Amino acid sequence: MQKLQTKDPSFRAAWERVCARGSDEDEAPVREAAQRIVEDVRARGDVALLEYTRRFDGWDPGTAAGVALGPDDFRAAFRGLPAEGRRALTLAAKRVTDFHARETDSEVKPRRDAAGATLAQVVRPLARVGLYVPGGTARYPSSVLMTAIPAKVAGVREIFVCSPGVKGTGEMDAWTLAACHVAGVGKLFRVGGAQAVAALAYGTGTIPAVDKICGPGNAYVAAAKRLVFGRVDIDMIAGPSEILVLADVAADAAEVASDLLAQAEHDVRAVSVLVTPSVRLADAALAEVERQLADLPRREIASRSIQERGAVVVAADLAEAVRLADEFAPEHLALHARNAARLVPKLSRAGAVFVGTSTPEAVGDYLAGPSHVLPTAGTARFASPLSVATFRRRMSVLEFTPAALAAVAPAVKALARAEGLEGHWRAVAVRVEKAAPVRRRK
Ligand code: HSO
Ligand code: ZN
Repeated sequence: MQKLQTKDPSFRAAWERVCARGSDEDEAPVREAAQRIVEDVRARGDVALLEYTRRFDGWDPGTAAGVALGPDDFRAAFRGLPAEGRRALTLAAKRVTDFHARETDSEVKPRRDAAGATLAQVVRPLARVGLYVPGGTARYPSSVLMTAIPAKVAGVREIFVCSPGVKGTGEMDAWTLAACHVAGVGKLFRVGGAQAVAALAYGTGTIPAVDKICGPGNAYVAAAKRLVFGRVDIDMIAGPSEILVLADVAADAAEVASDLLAQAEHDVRAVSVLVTPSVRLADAALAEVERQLADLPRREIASRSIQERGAVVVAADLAEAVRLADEFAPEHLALHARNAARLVPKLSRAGAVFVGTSTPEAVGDYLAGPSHVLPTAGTARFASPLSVATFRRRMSVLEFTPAALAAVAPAVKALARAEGLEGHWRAVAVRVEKAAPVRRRK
């Protein structure tokens, strides 16, 4: 874990590299591979899907229909979980539903203006969405809840999940299926990678084409989402998971280290950063990271992430630490400081802020309520958490009375003529003249 001090002359350059989070790595090979797969699935549909599933996931679904699981499978998996597991999923689903149900629509209520035009904007759910749930070294039933429930609350009728089966067998773990049950997923397709994204974008015999593809995935999934954007909408381009812990001298080094490691264990490419004005806390946290790594089951992944991508920054004071946190624009920002809530007004660029030491980021991953699908890689500068709004679109509604149209007609005429679009003016004129035929003879 590299240690930086803001007072060092070389700090700026090193910090910019930390903020870049590997975006300087060569992505061309991944992009090219994803493009070949996307084009192939687009052209050959299920046949290509089966081939890639055999090649990359190491199992043979037999026929394309063999990748699909439905509500009966979901229910059976849910029933097969221990009572404690059913309770945990049910609690998480309830909390996530309750939070998202509080999200308000930004409809523009109809209003008649002085001219007599009634203008409004209504909100409509998307019809069909595809949710990608990663497989790989960990399973993510929580990601089913954190994507499907906001879609459900938004009113989406058809919710499909794609997630790769276990390598070699194609099995899908019971918790993921049970999560589909509590979240009301329509179907789960055991396909992953760029091929899953392509199938959801273009449709195959088995997998329906959707309107929007959401959810996190590996580099191939991200590259494929970029490629199909425009054909479908996407939520965001998700990079590896990350956390920035902002800690003052009063912070508990063991708690700080535990938050850094909870992120690092996701992926060797995960990024964990500590920013603090306290040298003492920085050193204590570094020692704690080493100590806690020793018996962490996923220590190989976590220690590589910490070593290769982790950083500890010692700032001059808390105000500077806050500025650095906002500049980094982390997916998760954990505030380990006295009166942590008072820092929130100073912050605007993070996916989610975890206020105070009783709010570990892990509670947000599973059941706090807001979706854990958050902007990564500094995109919190402009992007927002996945939410109900992710699954809705807005539609403008315009209604003029004859008098209202007549009132604005001269201005439309001037603008249409300025653009050289006489047909536009005539489309107005034919109505205005019908309403006032007498003026026609002039
Ligand atoms: N921290 C991850 C989400 C997750 N953690 C799922 C555990 N399960 C990215 O936000
Ligand atoms: Zn996590």
